[in-house]
Amino acid sequence: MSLGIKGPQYVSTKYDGSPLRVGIVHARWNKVVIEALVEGTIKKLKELGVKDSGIVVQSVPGSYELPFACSKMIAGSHVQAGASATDLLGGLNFGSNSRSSTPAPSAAIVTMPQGPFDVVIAIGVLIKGSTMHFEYICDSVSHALMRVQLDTGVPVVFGVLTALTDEQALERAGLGTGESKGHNHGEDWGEAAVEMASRTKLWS
Ligand code: DLZ
Repeated sequence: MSLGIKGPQYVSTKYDGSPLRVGIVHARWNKVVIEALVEGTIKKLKELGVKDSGIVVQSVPGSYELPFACSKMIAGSHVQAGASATDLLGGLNFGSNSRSSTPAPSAAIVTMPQGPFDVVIAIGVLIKGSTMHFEYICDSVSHALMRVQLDTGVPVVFGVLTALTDEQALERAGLGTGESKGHNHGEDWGEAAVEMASRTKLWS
């Protein structure tokens, strides 16, 4: 990948994701973009060695629910035996492939997975509409996700796109329709998760 002035600076340290347990909580609004971001995140986690059984995916209705779900996931004590990323990807099976911004039907899986998680990745896509809803949700969600990680000591990766247009959101999921398809930010979030989880173990 080319290193422009924007984006993360890649470091030479290689972190081993194989011992990590990673929770992913994604919103279901703006599903086409969400699907690509979750897939990009999981792809990068696996490239960095995270095992399929070390990845647990849950979904919530919208981004506003992300901080609460992350907090509960970190504290959670129930598990589906043998649940893995593949099992729980039911959360991504939204049916039609339309670009509607209405929330998709709820996934069947409601069981909260067992911790402890080394890191949780919160994934949501907020797209500005004609009211102030966007501003309020962006503000409260970003502050609350920060609070969850500081209060729990478990890193929470901020995988929330705050886009002004549909095109901006699509581009940041690698689904752009212009000259460039854009870069899938989910991959950056997977990388950040493995680094933060590994470094948190070292710092503890
Ligand atoms: C209500 C709403 C709106 C208008 N837009 C979005 C959005 O762009 N992205 C998103 O993830 N969620 C949106 N929501 C839903 C809220 O996050 C939340 O699910 C509801 O207000 C219920 O608490």
